[in-house]
Amino acid sequence: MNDLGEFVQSRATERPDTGPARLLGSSAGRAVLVVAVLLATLVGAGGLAIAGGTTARPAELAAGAVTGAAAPSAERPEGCVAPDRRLDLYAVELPKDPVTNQVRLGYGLTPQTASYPGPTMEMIEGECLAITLHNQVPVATLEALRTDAAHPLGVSLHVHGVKYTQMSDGTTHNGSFVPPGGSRTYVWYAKPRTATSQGTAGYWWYHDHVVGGPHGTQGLRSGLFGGLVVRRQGDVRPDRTYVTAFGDRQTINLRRSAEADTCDPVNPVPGPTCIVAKKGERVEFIVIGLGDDMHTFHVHGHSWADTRTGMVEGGNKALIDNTPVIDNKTLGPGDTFGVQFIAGDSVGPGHWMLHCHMQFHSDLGMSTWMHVLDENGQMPPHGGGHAPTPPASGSPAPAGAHANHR
Ligand SMILES: [Cu+2]
Repeated sequence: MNDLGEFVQSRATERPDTGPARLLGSSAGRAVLVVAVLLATLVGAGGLAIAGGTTARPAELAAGAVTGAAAPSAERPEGCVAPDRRLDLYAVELPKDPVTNQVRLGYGLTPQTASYPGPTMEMIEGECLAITLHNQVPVATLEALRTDAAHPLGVSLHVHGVKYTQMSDGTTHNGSFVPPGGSRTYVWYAKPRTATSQGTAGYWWYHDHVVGGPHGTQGLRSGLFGGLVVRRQGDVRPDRTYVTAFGDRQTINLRRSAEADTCDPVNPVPGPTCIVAKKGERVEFIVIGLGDDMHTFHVHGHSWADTRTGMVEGGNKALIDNTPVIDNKTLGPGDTFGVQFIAGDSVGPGHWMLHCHMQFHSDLGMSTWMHVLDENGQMPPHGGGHAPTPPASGSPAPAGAHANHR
């Protein structure tokens, strides 16, 4: 069962933009062709594995899709005539952290698949996405996380990088949050690059902005965050995408040491605690700076171009010569960037460390593994033929951590 084909994850449950349910259509706007999208064929075949266990990805947009200059409204930013795609997102409470007993919350495309990080969102420039957030977090939990009794109870969806109006801001001051038991639709627009606008292609994140206080600090700390990638039309699509959020308490995706890597050596299931790829696959990381500390993102054996996509395409010598190739990148709070490379490129399968290079962070467990399988999908033995078996990610491992997670 080592074939990565076994890893295919359930995909977004997305519903077509049915006419009567349109939130945002306007008669003027409908005159403008935004994008030609195959609304119902969003589930691709094959193995794009996502850290959150699921991904919400768009259909390919038609080449030459036109973006209209539709006037903005309260609900939708300029250029978004109507959502090209809709999906539901649930905020739920998850089992407490097994090490710290902290509350854990998660976003999921279904309540049953909620995770931290939440599902990775993928958009293509020109696309307008409507996400209906359902708040299923128990009132008592939100009350316990609240730092000020006057602060309203709720969860929200706040996004970086793409365009949205105040109604989709996800904050309390404009009422764009979801009270317990409620629902609210947020609209994100991946504005394309134009002569006067830089566009929105890039690596971003989304998160709560309400739980506990006006900045959602308790929501972020509890797990209400996820990655977003906006691609430019024609961008190479990776085979696998992982989110690594580097956060406080020396955590990666809120876990550290052995908890950060729970890959089963026989049947590794990609997810927030299992980074795995087959040699030769294009792997993408969405790296998020979570919390209050500075970090660096470093991967052993692999490097990438310090560009929007991690690559320099084409034969432009000046561009090639002036683009640094790096294997370590600094990450501040709220920063996001993306990295792409070919797994095992010239270095072969194996267990490659991925860690923060602030030494006291990595020593305290801010470290995990990227497992690169061979071409047949077989997991190589940890440690190789002669080397000792490596310890669990980070050293020393905390009490209770299994020392050899393989
Ligand atoms: Cu760090």
